[in-house]
Amino acid sequence: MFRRSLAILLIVMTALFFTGVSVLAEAPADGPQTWSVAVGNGNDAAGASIDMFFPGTTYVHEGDTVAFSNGGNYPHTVTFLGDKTIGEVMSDPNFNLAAPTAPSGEVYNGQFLSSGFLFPGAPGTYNITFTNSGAYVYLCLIHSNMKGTIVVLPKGTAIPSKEEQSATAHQEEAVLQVEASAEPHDAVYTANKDGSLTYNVELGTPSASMNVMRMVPDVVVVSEGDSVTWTNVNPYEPHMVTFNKPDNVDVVGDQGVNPAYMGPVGSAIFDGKGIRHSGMMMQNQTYTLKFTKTGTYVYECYMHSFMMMKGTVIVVPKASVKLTVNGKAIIGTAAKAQWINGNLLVAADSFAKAFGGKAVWDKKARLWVVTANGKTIKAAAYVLKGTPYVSAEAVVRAIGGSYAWNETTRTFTATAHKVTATPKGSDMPGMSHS
Ligand SMILES: [Cu+2]
Repeated sequence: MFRRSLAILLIVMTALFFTGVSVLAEAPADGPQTWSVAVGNGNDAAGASIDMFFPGTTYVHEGDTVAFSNGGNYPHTVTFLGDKTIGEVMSDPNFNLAAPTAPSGEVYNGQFLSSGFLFPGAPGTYNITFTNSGAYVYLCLIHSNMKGTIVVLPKGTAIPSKEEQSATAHQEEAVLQVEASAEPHDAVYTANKDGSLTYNVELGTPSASMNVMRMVPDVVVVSEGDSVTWTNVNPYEPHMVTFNKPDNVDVVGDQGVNPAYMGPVGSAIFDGKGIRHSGMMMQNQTYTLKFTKTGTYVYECYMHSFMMMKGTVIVVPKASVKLTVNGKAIIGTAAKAQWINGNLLVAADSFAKAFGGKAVWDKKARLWVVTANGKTIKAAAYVLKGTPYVSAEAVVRAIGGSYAWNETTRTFTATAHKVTATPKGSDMPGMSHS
């Protein structure tokens, strides 16, 4: 018994060391306590299901109860495997993943115990009472990376207080929330032999702790003849890419994925017509489509419709200029972007709008008055076929931003830098041709 206690103590000391809990509270007064564990977390804005238990390690005394409740936006289970393996459990025809093997309030003694589905927002908690000292690992049978530990210690042993364990849980959640809301990156591309480009769009993120139900990036602008390759980068969550799903078809229904849509449907070339479907994609599986016709095409992962997992491919004519403003693709053709004598000219109003601003034509001065990024500037007009344009570079510089031109993708990327002071009506004489 002594050796076992020592081993447990070592585990606890190590765990405390690594979780940074330094202050040990006195053991609480007599009487069993109830400790809370959040099963999962979510970030709807980022389309993320954070699939972890919070805190990862819970310290309790013999006789205490742990109350599990879903803190996220996705169903999970709390499962103690006992002497079984996941394979044994999942292949047992009598086992129902969705149903509890014992009602809430069960006493845990090392047996196989599973909560069934704990749904987000479901009332009440799933409670388990621990009577024997030990370190018990549990997991979610839906997300097998999702693991937690309950460390049960004899009464009177010092363990972190409720406040401390709750603080640890919030800290662990905060770290993953930051990861969930990380800025998406631009599409990486590779050049093909025929001069076209293939853009890579990721389905989800590579994190083993969360499932971000987003296409990264969610908007990609390509030229006619370019391709897009989607790769599922998440280690555990399947995804799909579907264009033009017929209204009378359920790709994913109540019974799961429609068997007719487990594999790809449609050819690898897309002219905007007919269904194109990737089939179910697991980690590192890819799906490629070549886009041959100008247009704006919205696609969806029907496995995650409830999290609005949608993306857009904008196909522009071969030679046209693409514009990315403050990280968002705006349609270059709408902004009438074109290179004239080494100057990228754009329609002032749609360019200003992309920065969240506006442009007003000063007829008398024959200048554009652009208000964007907290500044109002006057921009020289370049008249093409009777329409006054502005220089994209000059506007970006004047409102306080930076820009870059990518000759390969023919993309002008402009980013406005946050301004601290907002000078009103600052005249930019250098920009005026008058
Ligand atoms: Cu998905």
